[in-house]
Amino acid sequence: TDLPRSPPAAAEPRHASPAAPRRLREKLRTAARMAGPPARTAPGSRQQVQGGESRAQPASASPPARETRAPFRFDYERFRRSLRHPVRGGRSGEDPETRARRMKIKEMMKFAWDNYKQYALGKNELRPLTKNGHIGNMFGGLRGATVIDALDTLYIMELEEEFQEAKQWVEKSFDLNVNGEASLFEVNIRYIGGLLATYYLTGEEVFKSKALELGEKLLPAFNTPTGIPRGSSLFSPCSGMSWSWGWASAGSSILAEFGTLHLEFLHLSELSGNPVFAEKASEPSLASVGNIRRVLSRVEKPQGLYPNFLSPVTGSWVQHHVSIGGLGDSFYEYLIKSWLMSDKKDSEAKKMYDDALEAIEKHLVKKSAGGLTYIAEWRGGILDHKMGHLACFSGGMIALGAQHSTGDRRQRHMELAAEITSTCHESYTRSDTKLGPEAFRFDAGSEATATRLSERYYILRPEVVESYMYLWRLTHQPKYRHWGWEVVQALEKHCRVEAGFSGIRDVYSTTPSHDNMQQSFFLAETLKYLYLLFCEDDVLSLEDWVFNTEAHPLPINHTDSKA
Ligand code: DMJ
Repeated sequence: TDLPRSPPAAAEPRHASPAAPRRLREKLRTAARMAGPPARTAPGSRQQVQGGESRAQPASASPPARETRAPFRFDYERFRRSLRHPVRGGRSGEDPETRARRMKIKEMMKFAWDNYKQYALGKNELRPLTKNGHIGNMFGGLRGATVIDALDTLYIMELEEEFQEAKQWVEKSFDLNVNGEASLFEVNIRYIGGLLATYYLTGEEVFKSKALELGEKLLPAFNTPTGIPRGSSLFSPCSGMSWSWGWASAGSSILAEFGTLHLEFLHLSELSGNPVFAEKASEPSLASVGNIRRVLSRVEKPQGLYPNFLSPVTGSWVQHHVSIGGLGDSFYEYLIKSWLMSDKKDSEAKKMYDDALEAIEKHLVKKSAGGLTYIAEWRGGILDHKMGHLACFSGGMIALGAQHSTGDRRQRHMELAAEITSTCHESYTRSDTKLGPEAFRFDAGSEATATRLSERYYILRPEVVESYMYLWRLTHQPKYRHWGWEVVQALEKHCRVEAGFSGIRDVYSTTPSHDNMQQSFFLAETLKYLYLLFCEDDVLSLEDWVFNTEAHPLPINHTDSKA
Protein backbone atom coordinates (compact mmCIF):
# COMPACT_ATOMS: atom_id res chain seq x y z
CA THR A 1 0.00 0.00 0.00
CA ASP A 2 -0.19 2.68 0.56
CA LEU A 3 -1.28 3.28 4.09
CA PRO A 4 1.66 3.55 6.41
CA ARG A 5 0.49 1.53 9.35
CA SER A 6 1.24 1.99 12.94
CA PRO A 7 2.39 -1.06 14.79
CA PRO A 8 -0.82 -3.04 14.90
CA ALA A 9 -0.65 -4.20 18.46
CA ALA A 10 -0.68 -0.55 19.11
CA ALA A 11 -2.11 -1.02 15.81
CA GLU A 12 -18.25 -2.64 -22.12
CA PRO A 13 -19.08 -3.87 -24.22
CA ARG A 14 -20.46 -0.65 -25.72
CA HIS A 15 -17.45 1.44 -24.81
CA ALA A 16 -14.42 -0.82 -24.64
CA SER A 17 -11.35 0.87 -23.30
CA PRO A 18 -8.57 1.19 -25.84
CA ALA A 19 -6.41 0.01 -22.99
CA ALA A 20 -8.22 -3.28 -22.46
CA PRO A 21 -6.53 -6.23 -24.12
CA ARG A 22 -8.19 -7.07 -27.44
CA ARG A 23 -8.94 -10.71 -26.57
CA LEU A 24 -10.54 -9.64 -23.33
CA ARG A 25 -12.58 -6.95 -25.08
CA GLU A 26 -13.87 -9.52 -27.56
CA LYS A 27 -14.74 -11.92 -24.77
CA LEU A 28 -16.48 -9.19 -22.88
CA ARG A 29 -18.56 -8.23 -25.91
CA THR A 30 -19.60 -11.86 -26.36
CA ALA A 31 -20.28 -12.23 -22.67
CA ALA A 32 -22.33 -9.08 -22.58
CA ARG A 33 -24.37 -10.25 -25.55
CA MET A 34 -25.01 -13.50 -23.74
CA ALA A 35 -25.74 -12.04 -20.37
CA GLY A 36 -27.89 -9.05 -21.28
CA PRO A 37 -27.54 -5.82 -19.28
CA PRO A 38 -24.76 -5.69 -16.72
CA ALA A 39 -25.49 -7.16 -13.34
CA ARG A 40 -26.43 -4.61 -10.75
CA THR A 41 -24.98 -4.06 -7.41
CA ALA A 42 -26.82 -4.25 -4.15
CA PRO A 43 -30.40 -3.02 -4.51
CA GLY A 44 -30.71 0.69 -3.96
CA SER A 45 -27.00 0.99 -3.49
CA ARG A 46 -26.44 3.80 -5.91
CA GLN A 47 -28.62 6.18 -3.95
CA GLN A 48 -26.88 5.65 -0.71
CA VAL A 49 -23.70 7.59 -1.11
CA GLN A 50 -23.09 9.89 1.76
CA GLY A 51 -22.96 13.58 1.11
CA GLY A 52 -25.49 13.53 -1.69
CA GLU A 53 -22.83 13.95 -4.35
CA SER A 54 -23.93 11.02 -6.40
CA ARG A 55 -25.20 11.59 -9.89
CA ALA A 56 -26.45 8.02 -9.89
CA GLN A 57 -29.90 6.87 -10.85
CA PRO A 58 -32.06 4.75 -8.61
CA ALA A 59 -31.15 1.14 -8.96
CA SER A 60 -34.66 0.39 -10.06
CA ALA A 61 -34.44 2.68 -13.12
CA SER A 62 -34.20 -0.23 -15.54
CA PRO A 63 -35.66 -3.59 -14.59
CA PRO A 64 -33.26 -6.50 -14.45
CA ALA A 65 -33.27 -8.49 -17.68
CA ARG A 66 -34.68 -12.00 -17.53
CA GLU A 67 -32.01 -14.60 -18.02
CA THR A 68 -33.08 -16.25 -21.24
CA ARG A 69 -29.67 -17.15 -22.61
CA ALA A 70 -27.02 -19.57 -21.47
CA PRO A 71 -25.00 -18.19 -18.55
CA PHE A 72 -21.42 -17.21 -19.15
CA ARG A 73 -18.94 -19.97 -18.40
CA PHE A 74 -15.23 -19.37 -18.06
CA ASP A 75 -13.27 -22.17 -19.80
CA TYR A 76 -10.87 -23.20 -17.05
CA GLU A 77 -9.38 -26.14 -18.95
CA ARG A 78 -8.55 -23.89 -21.85
CA PHE A 79 -6.89 -21.44 -19.47
CA ARG A 80 -4.75 -24.21 -17.95
CA ARG A 81 -3.63 -25.32 -21.41
CA SER A 82 -2.52 -21.75 -22.13
CA LEU A 83 0.06 -21.79 -19.30
CA ARG A 84 3.66 -22.29 -20.37
CA HIS A 85 4.80 -23.92 -17.14
CA PRO A 86 3.25 -26.24 -14.57
CA VAL A 87 2.09 -23.95 -11.74
CA ARG A 88 4.13 -25.67 -9.05
CA GLY A 89 7.12 -26.14 -11.34
CA GLY A 90 8.92 -29.08 -12.89
CA ARG A 91 11.22 -29.89 -9.94
CA SER A 92 14.42 -30.37 -11.92
CA GLY A 93 17.81 -30.99 -10.30
CA GLU A 94 18.84 -28.58 -7.54
CA ASP A 95 21.51 -28.41 -4.90
CA PRO A 96 20.69 -29.84 -1.48
CA GLU A 97 21.29 -26.58 0.37
CA THR A 98 18.71 -24.72 -1.72
CA ARG A 99 16.23 -27.51 -1.13
CA ALA A 100 16.90 -27.54 2.61
CA ARG A 101 16.39 -23.78 2.80
CA ARG A 102 13.15 -24.03 0.88
CA MET A 103 11.97 -26.75 3.22
CA LYS A 104 12.81 -24.58 6.20
CA ILE A 105 10.59 -21.81 4.83
CA LYS A 106 7.84 -24.36 4.25
CA GLU A 107 8.15 -25.37 7.88
CA MET A 108 7.79 -21.71 8.91
CA MET A 109 4.60 -21.47 6.87
CA LYS A 110 3.23 -24.61 8.50
CA PHE A 111 4.07 -23.22 11.93
CA ALA A 112 2.40 -19.88 11.15
CA TRP A 113 -0.70 -21.63 9.77
CA ASP A 114 -1.00 -24.27 12.49
CA ASN A 115 -0.91 -21.66 15.22
CA TYR A 116 -3.41 -19.44 13.45
CA LYS A 117 -5.65 -22.48 13.02
CA GLN A 118 -5.33 -23.52 16.63
CA TYR A 119 -5.84 -20.14 18.27
CA ALA A 120 -7.52 -17.82 15.78
CA LEU A 121 -9.22 -19.71 12.95
CA GLY A 122 -11.92 -17.46 11.53
CA LYS A 123 -10.49 -14.30 13.04
CA ASN A 124 -8.51 -11.99 10.78
CA GLU A 125 -5.08 -12.38 12.36
CA LEU A 126 -3.38 -14.41 15.08
CA ARG A 127 -2.08 -12.77 18.24
CA PRO A 128 0.80 -15.16 18.88
CA LEU A 129 1.71 -14.05 22.39
CA THR A 130 -1.73 -14.02 23.91
CA LYS A 131 -2.79 -16.97 21.72
CA ASN A 132 -6.02 -15.49 20.48
CA GLY A 133 -7.45 -13.86 17.40
CA HIS A 134 -7.59 -10.27 16.19
CA ILE A 135 -10.39 -8.83 14.07
CA GLY A 136 -9.62 -5.14 13.57
CA ASN A 137 -11.66 -2.80 11.42
CA MET A 138 -9.99 -2.96 8.01
CA PHE A 139 -12.24 -5.59 6.50
CA GLY A 140 -15.59 -4.46 7.83
CA GLY A 141 -17.46 -7.51 8.99
CA LEU A 142 -15.43 -9.88 6.88
CA ARG A 143 -13.45 -12.53 8.74
CA GLY A 144 -10.69 -15.01 7.98
CA ALA A 145 -8.24 -12.63 6.30
CA THR A 146 -5.37 -14.97 7.19
CA VAL A 147 -7.19 -17.96 5.70
CA ILE A 148 -7.77 -16.21 2.39
CA ASP A 149 -4.28 -14.68 2.31
CA ALA A 150 -2.67 -18.07 3.10
CA LEU A 151 -4.56 -20.22 0.59
CA ASP A 152 -2.33 -19.91 -2.46
CA THR A 153 0.89 -20.05 -0.41
CA LEU A 154 -0.26 -23.32 1.20
CA TYR A 155 -1.11 -24.66 -2.25
CA ILE A 156 2.18 -23.65 -3.83
CA MET A 157 4.16 -25.12 -0.92
CA GLU A 158 2.24 -28.39 -1.31
CA LEU A 159 0.96 -28.22 2.24
CA GLU A 160 -2.02 -30.28 1.09
CA GLU A 161 -3.65 -31.02 4.42
CA GLU A 162 -3.40 -27.40 5.51
CA PHE A 163 -4.74 -26.23 2.16
CA GLN A 164 -7.78 -28.51 2.63
CA GLU A 165 -8.33 -27.05 6.11
CA ALA A 166 -8.31 -23.55 4.67
CA LYS A 167 -10.57 -24.55 1.79
CA GLN A 168 -13.03 -26.12 4.17
CA TRP A 169 -13.23 -22.92 6.16
CA VAL A 170 -14.00 -20.99 2.97
CA GLU A 171 -16.71 -23.50 2.02
CA LYS A 172 -18.37 -23.75 5.41
CA SER A 173 -17.64 -20.57 7.33
CA PHE A 174 -16.70 -17.69 5.03
CA ASP A 175 -19.69 -15.41 5.36
CA LEU A 176 -20.10 -12.55 2.92
CA ASN A 177 -23.41 -11.34 4.31
CA VAL A 178 -21.86 -9.08 6.88
CA ASN A 179 -22.21 -5.48 7.92
CA GLY A 180 -19.38 -3.07 8.57
CA GLU A 181 -17.01 -0.61 7.10
CA ALA A 182 -14.26 -2.11 4.99
CA SER A 183 -11.41 -0.80 2.94
CA LEU A 184 -11.99 -1.33 -0.79
CA PHE A 185 -8.23 -1.56 -1.29
CA GLU A 186 -7.54 -4.10 1.45
CA VAL A 187 -10.54 -6.27 0.58
CA ASN A 188 -9.51 -6.20 -3.05
CA ILE A 189 -5.83 -7.06 -2.65
CA ARG A 190 -6.22 -9.65 0.10
CA TYR A 191 -9.66 -11.23 -0.33
CA ILE A 192 -10.41 -10.82 -4.03
CA GLY A 193 -6.75 -11.33 -4.95
CA GLY A 194 -6.40 -14.41 -2.75
CA LEU A 195 -9.63 -15.99 -3.97
CA LEU A 196 -8.91 -15.28 -7.64
CA ALA A 197 -5.38 -16.66 -7.41
CA THR A 198 -6.56 -19.82 -5.67
CA TYR A 199 -9.26 -20.34 -8.28
CA TYR A 200 -6.75 -20.00 -11.11
CA LEU A 201 -4.33 -22.37 -9.38
CA THR A 202 -6.85 -25.07 -8.49
CA GLY A 203 -9.93 -24.66 -10.67
CA GLU A 204 -12.14 -25.03 -7.56
CA GLU A 205 -15.38 -23.15 -8.25
CA VAL A 206 -15.91 -22.05 -4.66
CA PHE A 207 -13.04 -19.59 -4.88
CA LYS A 208 -14.35 -18.07 -8.09
CA SER A 209 -17.90 -17.67 -6.85
CA LYS A 210 -16.81 -16.05 -3.58
CA ALA A 211 -14.52 -13.66 -5.45
CA LEU A 212 -17.31 -12.63 -7.80
CA GLU A 213 -19.85 -12.21 -5.02
CA LEU A 214 -17.44 -10.06 -3.05
CA GLY A 215 -16.49 -8.08 -6.16
CA GLU A 216 -20.15 -7.07 -6.63
CA LYS A 217 -20.23 -5.80 -3.08
CA LEU A 218 -17.33 -3.47 -3.77
CA LEU A 219 -18.96 -1.66 -6.69
CA PRO A 220 -20.87 1.01 -4.73
CA ALA A 221 -17.56 2.61 -3.78
CA PHE A 222 -17.25 3.75 -7.41
CA ASN A 223 -20.39 5.78 -7.21
CA THR A 224 -18.85 9.24 -7.10
CA PRO A 225 -19.06 12.22 -9.44
CA THR A 226 -15.79 11.27 -11.15
CA GLY A 227 -16.08 7.50 -10.80
CA ILE A 228 -12.88 7.52 -8.75
CA PRO A 229 -13.83 5.27 -5.86
CA ARG A 230 -14.86 7.14 -2.84
CA GLY A 231 -12.30 8.62 -0.58
CA SER A 232 -10.65 5.93 1.29
CA SER A 233 -12.75 3.19 0.00
CA LEU A 234 -15.03 2.39 2.81
CA PHE A 235 -18.03 0.29 2.02
CA SER A 236 -20.62 -1.65 3.80
CA PRO A 237 -20.92 -5.10 2.30
CA CYS A 238 -24.59 -5.33 3.14
CA SER A 239 -26.10 -1.97 2.46
CA GLY A 240 -23.90 -0.92 -0.43
CA MET A 241 -22.93 2.45 1.03
CA SER A 242 -19.60 4.11 0.62
CA TRP A 243 -17.91 7.04 2.27
CA SER A 244 -14.50 8.28 3.32
CA TRP A 245 -12.10 7.57 6.12
CA GLY A 246 -12.29 10.54 8.43
CA TRP A 247 -8.57 11.16 8.48
CA ALA A 248 -7.90 10.90 4.78
CA SER A 249 -7.02 14.35 3.58
CA ALA A 250 -10.39 16.08 3.37
CA GLY A 251 -12.28 13.13 1.97
CA SER A 252 -9.87 12.61 -0.89
CA SER A 253 -9.05 9.30 -2.55
CA ILE A 254 -5.62 7.74 -2.18
CA LEU A 255 -3.55 6.98 -5.28
CA ALA A 256 -2.31 3.60 -4.06
CA GLU A 257 -5.86 2.58 -3.19
CA PHE A 258 -7.87 3.49 -6.26
CA GLY A 259 -4.81 2.73 -8.42
CA THR A 260 -4.56 -0.82 -7.10
CA LEU A 261 -7.74 -2.41 -8.40
CA HIS A 262 -7.02 -2.93 -12.06
CA LEU A 263 -5.48 -6.41 -12.06
CA GLU A 264 -8.17 -8.00 -9.92
CA PHE A 265 -11.07 -6.16 -11.55
CA LEU A 266 -10.03 -7.25 -15.06
CA HIS A 267 -10.06 -10.83 -13.82
CA LEU A 268 -13.46 -10.38 -12.21
CA SER A 269 -14.78 -9.41 -15.63
CA GLU A 270 -12.86 -12.21 -17.32
CA LEU A 271 -14.34 -14.83 -14.98
CA SER A 272 -17.88 -13.48 -14.79
CA GLY A 273 -18.38 -12.23 -18.32
CA ASN A 274 -19.64 -9.07 -16.64
CA PRO A 275 -17.87 -6.01 -18.06
CA VAL A 276 -18.80 -3.78 -15.15
CA PHE A 277 -15.62 -4.44 -13.21
CA ALA A 278 -13.21 -3.75 -16.05
CA GLU A 279 -14.91 -1.02 -17.94
CA LYS A 280 -17.62 1.51 -17.95
CA ALA A 281 -20.94 -0.25 -18.46
CA SER A 282 -24.13 1.03 -20.04
CA GLU A 283 -24.84 3.59 -17.31
CA PRO A 284 -22.47 6.49 -16.81
CA SER A 285 -22.73 6.00 -13.08
CA LEU A 286 -21.40 2.43 -13.29
CA ALA A 287 -17.83 3.48 -13.67
CA SER A 288 -15.00 1.06 -12.96
CA VAL A 289 -11.26 0.70 -13.34
CA GLY A 290 -11.15 1.76 -16.99
CA ASN A 291 -12.52 5.10 -15.88
CA ILE A 292 -9.88 5.50 -13.18
CA ARG A 293 -7.25 5.15 -15.86
CA ARG A 294 -8.92 7.83 -17.99
CA VAL A 295 -9.15 10.30 -15.12
CA LEU A 296 -5.50 9.73 -14.22
CA SER A 297 -4.16 9.92 -17.73
CA ARG A 298 -5.91 13.28 -18.27
CA VAL A 299 -5.19 15.07 -15.02
CA GLU A 300 -2.20 17.40 -15.05
CA LYS A 301 0.78 16.00 -13.16
CA PRO A 302 3.20 18.34 -11.43
CA GLN A 303 6.59 17.72 -13.07
CA GLY A 304 5.17 14.43 -14.39
CA LEU A 305 4.69 13.15 -10.83
CA TYR A 306 1.49 11.66 -9.37
CA PRO A 307 0.49 13.15 -6.02
CA ASN A 308 -1.04 10.78 -3.49
CA PHE A 309 -4.42 12.45 -2.89
CA LEU A 310 -7.14 13.08 -5.48
CA SER A 311 -10.61 14.46 -4.98
CA PRO A 312 -13.26 11.97 -6.13
CA VAL A 313 -15.59 14.94 -6.54
CA THR A 314 -13.53 17.24 -8.77
CA GLY A 315 -10.91 14.82 -10.10
CA SER A 316 -8.11 17.21 -9.09
CA TRP A 317 -5.14 16.63 -6.81
CA VAL A 318 -5.79 17.64 -3.26
CA GLN A 319 -2.22 18.13 -2.11
CA HIS A 320 1.20 17.61 -3.60
CA HIS A 321 2.75 14.78 -1.61
CA VAL A 322 4.43 12.22 -3.87
CA SER A 323 5.78 8.91 -2.65
CA ILE A 324 6.77 5.61 -4.18
CA GLY A 325 6.25 4.19 -0.70
CA GLY A 326 3.11 4.43 1.40
CA LEU A 327 0.08 6.06 -0.28
CA GLY A 328 1.57 5.85 -3.79
CA ASP A 329 3.45 2.55 -4.15
CA SER A 330 1.18 -0.06 -5.71
CA PHE A 331 -0.31 2.40 -8.23
CA TYR A 332 3.02 2.30 -10.10
CA GLU A 333 3.25 -1.46 -9.62
CA TYR A 334 -0.19 -2.00 -11.18
CA LEU A 335 0.69 0.04 -14.28
CA ILE A 336 3.60 -2.16 -15.33
CA LYS A 337 1.80 -5.33 -14.23
CA SER A 338 -1.36 -4.36 -16.14
CA TRP A 339 0.74 -4.16 -19.27
CA LEU A 340 2.39 -7.50 -18.55
CA MET A 341 -0.93 -9.16 -17.65
CA SER A 342 -2.43 -7.97 -20.94
CA ASP A 343 0.37 -9.81 -22.79
CA LYS A 344 1.91 -6.43 -23.48
CA LYS A 345 -1.18 -5.11 -25.25
CA ASP A 346 -2.17 -2.45 -22.73
CA SER A 347 0.21 0.14 -24.15
CA GLU A 348 -1.45 3.01 -22.27
CA ALA A 349 -0.44 1.43 -18.96
CA LYS A 350 3.12 0.93 -20.19
CA LYS A 351 3.40 4.54 -21.27
CA MET A 352 2.02 5.79 -17.98
CA TYR A 353 4.53 3.59 -16.15
CA ASP A 354 7.47 4.71 -18.31
CA ASP A 355 6.57 8.38 -17.94
CA ALA A 356 6.08 8.08 -14.19
CA LEU A 357 9.39 6.29 -13.74
CA GLU A 358 11.15 8.93 -15.79
CA ALA A 359 9.77 11.66 -13.51
CA ILE A 360 10.73 9.64 -10.43
CA GLU A 361 14.28 9.17 -11.74
CA LYS A 362 14.56 12.85 -12.50
CA HIS A 363 13.10 14.28 -9.30
CA LEU A 364 13.18 11.67 -6.54
CA VAL A 365 16.13 9.31 -7.03
CA LYS A 366 19.08 10.51 -4.97
CA LYS A 367 22.45 9.27 -3.76
CA SER A 368 23.44 9.64 -0.13
CA ALA A 369 26.78 10.99 1.06
CA GLY A 370 27.77 7.38 1.72
CA GLY A 371 26.89 6.35 -1.84
CA LEU A 372 23.51 4.69 -1.22
CA THR A 373 20.81 5.19 -3.88
CA TYR A 374 17.35 5.92 -2.50
CA ILE A 375 13.98 7.29 -3.60
CA ALA A 376 13.01 10.37 -1.63
CA GLU A 377 9.50 11.65 -0.98
CA TRP A 378 8.32 14.98 -2.40
CA ARG A 379 6.17 17.55 -0.65
CA GLY A 380 5.19 20.34 -3.01
CA GLY A 381 8.69 20.50 -4.45
CA ILE A 382 10.61 19.95 -1.20
CA LEU A 383 12.38 16.61 -0.80
CA ASP A 384 12.01 14.51 2.31
CA HIS A 385 15.09 12.28 2.38
CA LYS A 386 13.36 9.24 3.73
CA MET A 387 12.42 5.82 2.39
CA GLY A 388 9.71 3.69 3.91
CA HIS A 389 9.98 -0.09 4.11
CA LEU A 390 6.98 -0.10 1.77
CA ALA A 391 9.06 1.69 -0.90
CA CYS A 392 11.49 -1.24 -0.97
CA PHE A 393 9.16 -3.18 -3.31
CA SER A 394 10.31 -0.77 -6.04
CA GLY A 395 13.63 -2.58 -6.61
CA GLY A 396 11.67 -5.61 -7.83
CA MET A 397 9.20 -3.53 -9.83
CA ILE A 398 11.89 -1.54 -11.62
CA ALA A 399 13.84 -4.73 -12.43
CA LEU A 400 10.68 -6.33 -13.81
CA GLY A 401 9.94 -3.28 -15.96
CA ALA A 402 13.57 -3.08 -17.12
CA GLN A 403 13.25 -6.47 -18.80
CA HIS A 404 11.02 -4.80 -21.33
CA SER A 405 13.16 -1.79 -22.09
CA THR A 406 16.01 -1.75 -24.53
CA GLY A 407 19.54 -0.43 -24.72
CA ASP A 408 20.69 2.17 -22.23
CA ARG A 409 17.38 2.44 -20.50
CA ARG A 410 17.30 -1.27 -19.71
CA GLN A 411 20.77 -1.20 -18.25
CA ARG A 412 20.11 2.00 -16.30
CA HIS A 413 16.92 0.62 -14.80
CA MET A 414 18.53 -2.69 -13.87
CA GLU A 415 21.29 -0.78 -12.12
CA LEU A 416 18.76 1.41 -10.35
CA ALA A 417 16.76 -1.66 -9.25
CA ALA A 418 19.89 -3.35 -7.92
CA GLU A 419 21.03 -0.20 -6.11
CA ILE A 420 17.68 0.38 -4.41
CA THR A 421 17.51 -3.27 -3.37
CA SER A 422 21.01 -3.00 -1.99
CA THR A 423 20.05 0.13 -0.02
CA CYS A 424 17.07 -1.71 1.45
CA HIS A 425 19.41 -4.56 2.35
CA GLU A 426 21.60 -2.01 4.12
CA SER A 427 18.61 -0.87 6.16
CA TYR A 428 18.43 -4.47 7.40
CA THR A 429 22.14 -5.09 7.98
CA ARG A 430 22.58 -1.81 9.89
CA SER A 431 20.12 -2.92 12.55
CA ASP A 432 20.88 -5.16 15.50
CA THR A 433 18.20 -7.67 14.58
CA LYS A 434 19.10 -7.72 10.85
CA LEU A 435 15.51 -6.75 10.13
CA GLY A 436 14.67 -3.38 8.65
CA PRO A 437 12.79 -0.47 10.24
CA GLU A 438 9.46 0.89 9.00
CA ALA A 439 11.25 3.95 7.59
CA PHE A 440 14.89 4.98 7.25
CA ARG A 441 16.48 8.30 6.49
CA PHE A 442 19.37 9.92 4.70
CA ASP A 443 19.73 13.19 6.53
CA ALA A 444 21.45 14.63 9.54
CA GLY A 445 24.23 12.08 9.25
CA SER A 446 21.98 9.05 9.03
CA GLU A 447 22.39 6.52 6.24
CA ALA A 448 19.60 3.97 5.84
CA THR A 449 18.73 3.99 9.52
CA ALA A 450 15.62 5.08 11.38
CA THR A 451 16.07 8.31 13.27
CA ARG A 452 12.70 8.46 14.97
CA LEU A 453 11.55 6.13 17.69
CA SER A 454 8.22 5.78 15.96
CA GLU A 455 9.86 4.35 12.81
CA ARG A 456 11.90 1.56 14.40
CA TYR A 457 9.38 -1.24 14.22
CA TYR A 458 9.15 -4.23 11.83
CA ILE A 459 5.77 -5.84 11.30
CA LEU A 460 6.79 -8.87 9.20
CA ARG A 461 6.55 -6.83 6.02
CA PRO A 462 7.50 -8.43 2.66
CA GLU A 463 8.77 -5.61 0.42
CA VAL A 464 12.50 -6.23 0.84
CA VAL A 465 12.33 -9.99 0.24
CA GLU A 466 9.93 -9.30 -2.64
CA SER A 467 12.70 -7.35 -4.37
CA TYR A 468 15.23 -10.09 -3.56
CA MET A 469 12.95 -12.61 -5.28
CA TYR A 470 12.61 -10.54 -8.47
CA LEU A 471 16.29 -9.64 -8.58
CA TRP A 472 17.23 -13.30 -8.08
CA ARG A 473 14.92 -14.47 -10.87
CA LEU A 474 16.10 -11.76 -13.23
CA THR A 475 19.86 -11.87 -12.56
CA HIS A 476 20.60 -15.14 -10.72
CA GLN A 477 23.18 -13.38 -8.62
CA PRO A 478 23.71 -15.56 -5.53
CA LYS A 479 23.77 -12.55 -3.20
CA TYR A 480 19.98 -12.26 -3.39
CA ARG A 481 19.56 -15.78 -2.02
CA HIS A 482 22.12 -15.02 0.68
CA TRP A 483 20.28 -11.90 1.68
CA GLY A 484 16.98 -13.79 1.74
CA TRP A 485 18.50 -16.41 4.00
CA GLU A 486 19.70 -13.69 6.36
CA VAL A 487 16.08 -12.60 6.69
CA VAL A 488 14.93 -16.17 7.40
CA GLN A 489 17.49 -16.42 10.20
CA ALA A 490 16.51 -13.07 11.65
CA LEU A 491 12.82 -13.96 11.57
CA GLU A 492 13.56 -17.20 13.36
CA LYS A 493 15.66 -15.48 15.97
CA HIS A 494 13.56 -12.41 16.71
CA CYS A 495 10.03 -12.94 15.45
CA ARG A 496 9.31 -16.61 16.10
CA VAL A 497 7.55 -17.03 19.40
CA GLU A 498 5.85 -19.98 21.03
CA ALA A 499 2.64 -19.70 19.04
CA GLY A 500 3.52 -18.14 15.71
CA PHE A 501 5.46 -15.18 14.34
CA SER A 502 5.22 -11.67 15.73
CA GLY A 503 6.33 -8.23 14.60
CA ILE A 504 8.88 -6.41 16.77
CA ARG A 505 8.81 -2.88 18.15
CA ASP A 506 12.46 -1.95 17.71
CA VAL A 507 14.82 -3.46 15.15
CA TYR A 508 17.77 -1.80 16.89
CA SER A 509 17.31 -3.69 20.12
CA THR A 510 18.91 -7.07 20.57
CA THR A 511 16.06 -8.01 22.84
CA PRO A 512 13.15 -6.50 20.96
CA SER A 513 9.68 -6.60 22.40
CA HIS A 514 6.97 -8.21 20.31
CA ASP A 515 3.85 -6.52 19.01
CA ASN A 516 1.75 -9.66 19.39
CA MET A 517 0.54 -9.67 15.79
CA GLN A 518 1.03 -12.20 12.99
CA GLN A 519 0.00 -10.17 9.97
CA SER A 520 -1.88 -12.01 7.23
CA PHE A 521 0.55 -10.64 4.64
CA PHE A 522 3.33 -12.57 6.37
CA LEU A 523 1.70 -15.77 5.05
CA ALA A 524 0.56 -14.27 1.74
CA GLU A 525 3.75 -12.46 0.85
CA THR A 526 6.81 -12.65 3.08
CA LEU A 527 6.89 -16.44 3.29
CA LYS A 528 5.75 -16.89 -0.33
CA TYR A 529 8.47 -14.63 -1.73
CA LEU A 530 11.10 -16.27 0.48
CA TYR A 531 9.96 -19.71 -0.69
CA LEU A 532 10.02 -18.66 -4.36
CA LEU A 533 13.53 -17.27 -3.86
CA PHE A 534 14.67 -20.85 -3.20
CA CYS A 535 12.56 -22.43 -5.98
CA GLU A 536 13.34 -23.08 -9.62
CA ASP A 537 12.19 -20.24 -11.86
CA ASP A 538 9.33 -22.27 -13.30
CA VAL A 539 7.38 -22.28 -10.02
CA LEU A 540 4.80 -19.55 -10.62
CA SER A 541 6.85 -18.51 -13.64
CA LEU A 542 7.03 -14.81 -14.41
CA GLU A 543 6.13 -15.85 -17.98
CA ASP A 544 2.70 -16.98 -16.81
CA TRP A 545 1.85 -14.88 -13.76
CA VAL A 546 1.93 -11.43 -12.30
CA PHE A 547 1.72 -11.07 -8.54
CA ASN A 548 -0.84 -8.68 -7.20
CA THR A 549 0.38 -6.33 -4.51
CA GLU A 550 -0.42 -8.93 -1.84
CA ALA A 551 1.66 -11.56 -3.76
CA HIS A 552 -1.39 -13.38 -5.09
CA PRO A 553 -0.57 -14.71 -8.58
CA LEU A 554 -2.91 -13.68 -11.40
CA PRO A 555 -2.44 -15.18 -14.86
CA ILE A 556 -1.07 -13.35 -17.86
CA ASN A 557 -3.57 -13.31 -20.71
CA HIS A 558 -1.56 -15.24 -23.35
CA THR A 559 -3.09 -13.80 -26.50
CA ASP A 560 -1.03 -16.06 -28.77
CA SER A 561 -2.24 -19.18 -27.00
CA LYS A 562 -3.65 -21.93 -29.24
CA ALA A 563 -5.10 -23.74 -26.23
C1 DMJ B 1 0.51 -5.61 2.03
O1 DMJ B 1 -0.82 -5.61 2.40
C2 DMJ B 1 0.67 -5.25 0.56
O2 DMJ B 1 1.97 -5.56 0.14
C3 DMJ B 1 0.43 -3.78 0.32
O3 DMJ B 1 0.65 -3.39 -1.03
C4 DMJ B 1 1.43 -3.03 1.17
N1 DMJ B 1 1.30 -3.33 2.55
C5 DMJ B 1 1.27 -4.71 2.98
C6 DMJ B 1 2.60 -5.31 3.34
O4 DMJ B 1 3.51 -4.50 3.88
